[in-house]
Amino acid sequence: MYSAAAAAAASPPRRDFISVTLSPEEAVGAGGYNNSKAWRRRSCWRKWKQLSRLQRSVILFLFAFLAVCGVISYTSMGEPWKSLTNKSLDDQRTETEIPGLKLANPAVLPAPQKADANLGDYPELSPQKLQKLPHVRRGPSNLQIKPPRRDVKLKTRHGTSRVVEELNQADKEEKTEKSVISWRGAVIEPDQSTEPPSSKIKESEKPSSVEDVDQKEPVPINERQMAVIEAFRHAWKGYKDFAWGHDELKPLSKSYSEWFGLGLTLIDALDTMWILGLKEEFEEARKWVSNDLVFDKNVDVNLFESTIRILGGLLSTYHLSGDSLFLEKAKEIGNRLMPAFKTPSKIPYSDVNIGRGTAHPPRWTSDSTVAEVTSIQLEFRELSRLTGDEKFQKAVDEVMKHVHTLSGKNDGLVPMFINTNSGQFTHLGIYTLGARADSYYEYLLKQWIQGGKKENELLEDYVRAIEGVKKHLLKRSQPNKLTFVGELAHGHFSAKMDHLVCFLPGTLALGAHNGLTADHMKLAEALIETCYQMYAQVETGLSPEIVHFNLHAQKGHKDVEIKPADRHNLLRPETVESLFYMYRFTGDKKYQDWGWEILQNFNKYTRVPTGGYTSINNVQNPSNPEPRDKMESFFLGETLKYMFLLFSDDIDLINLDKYVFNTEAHPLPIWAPA
Ligand code: DMJ
Repeated sequence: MYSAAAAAAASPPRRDFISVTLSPEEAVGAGGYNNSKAWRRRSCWRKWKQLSRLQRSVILFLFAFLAVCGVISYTSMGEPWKSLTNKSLDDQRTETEIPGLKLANPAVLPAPQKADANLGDYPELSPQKLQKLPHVRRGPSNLQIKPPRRDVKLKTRHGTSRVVEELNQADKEEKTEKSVISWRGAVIEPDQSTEPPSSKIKESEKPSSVEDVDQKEPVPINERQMAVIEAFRHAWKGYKDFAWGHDELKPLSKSYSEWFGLGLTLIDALDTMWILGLKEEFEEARKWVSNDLVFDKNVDVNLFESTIRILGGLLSTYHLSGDSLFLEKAKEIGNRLMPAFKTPSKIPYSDVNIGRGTAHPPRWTSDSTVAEVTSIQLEFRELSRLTGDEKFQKAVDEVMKHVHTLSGKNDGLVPMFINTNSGQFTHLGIYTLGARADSYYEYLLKQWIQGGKKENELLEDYVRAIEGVKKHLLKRSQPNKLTFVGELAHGHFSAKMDHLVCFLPGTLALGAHNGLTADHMKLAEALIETCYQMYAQVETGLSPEIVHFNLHAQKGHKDVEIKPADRHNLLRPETVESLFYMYRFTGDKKYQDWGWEILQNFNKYTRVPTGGYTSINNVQNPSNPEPRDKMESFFLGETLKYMFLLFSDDIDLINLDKYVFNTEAHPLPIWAPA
């Protein structure tokens, strides 16, 4: 083993090298291992003395050199290290704190000057404003409602993408929050936009429910409303158990039927669930819409039916819930329906293949139904307003303008068919307010209301048509002198009235409420009495599909006659719809009582014990009403919704100065206040 001591003894005294090695022998010495401090000090000193002068100088120099290096490197490396430490803390804060909290809860904001400066740069994004973004939206408290994307399109000069990210992050965080939110439709304020789509799109993309916070105590639900909720739950149970995701429930055979294969009942019922406060059901249905509602299907759908039920249902649910999922779906179906308008006359075809993007009239004709082509406007106009894409509104406005100019009307009354090639009315001379024409009249008034009562042509056509009804179609029955709306065929009056016509009292009342003459209200009162009698005079207390009124008094005859082919009841809404309007505008409790009778009779004759309600074949036979084994989607979309609203004393539960119902009972915002 080579040691310093041995080297020193064997070599000449002047050495050019240094070797410092600790040998165990030396360390331990003869006495073995001795670790005492005194011995170590002595031993080190002895060693030091044994070193040559040169060796000692070199060692001292080395120590001094290392000491100087140490001091220098400490001062030069300290700063970066310090800043690195601080930076990583900042980073942590940025990642874990800023996105949600900066927007939703300034109290826990980190206070980086940078962040404040950014907000200051963009007044639109001041903390107060940001809190107003739809993070706190009305709706079921545990629904994970995502604010509409357009909120992130707030104008920024150069910070857009960062803001977008932050808002997105805030969205995500919001999803985990349990907020205290009123669930009820009663408190929802629609967006009062004042301008048509072209100039107001981004701002008006706001759903109706976004801005306002509950101002007043919620009105408690009464017993009759509870009964409606119970009825809805029973209907929903059947649908859920046997028809989930399909178009209609067949409650007796415990199966389903498909019409378009688009979950029609589920979509039609969404906003009803929202209004009734059925949180769990809504959530479950929302999941289906999110995961399973697919429009890319090779399927023919009817333009009118899919517009009023699907597009209308999605738009109103978007407005009530503020959930952008429904707007996205509405946009998609809206786009897929557009090929219907590619016709020589621009009067749309009745059918569209939403997967292929093709459209066609029914196989036997190139005609479309007048009510169908003129009752899609509320929905497409609203879609334009929300998306900023004018094509939807343009297409449907063109239809209205064209129909406005057409000849073949009779004092404002329109025929039932219109040709998609020529754009002219066909089958002239037949006038009805029932099937194939009904909602033309309804949508004249409602478009005028939706657009802020500015579109005079619509109002003119409506008022003229009501005059036409009075002149040509109104008569009184015997023995009770019920005022009813009949039909005209080539100059011959028929005392036939569809149950569908019972939308008219409600529409007339709505017109009177919006400033039309008092005789509209008078007529509404007379007609709703008639519609009620169409139930009350029948053995089951349920109206048939069509009645004929007696014009001449005959002993033992009632006002209402029913033909065997017409004695079915499809759970239709029109009478309860009108009862709702009448009660809203008059406060007369008899309308609620009439509606209550009707609900009880639905429960008595159409309720299927295992879940669901069924249409029936014979309203005249209480012992066997002959169930038809089908629950129409409008029973949930319309009938039960209108019942619930009828029994409510809260005028803000879908306020009629803020919302206008489409013909499938889906409320859409009125664009401007009167
Ligand atoms: C619904 O689809 C709509 O109310 C439409 O306007 C007429 N028919 C049914 C209800 O009866």
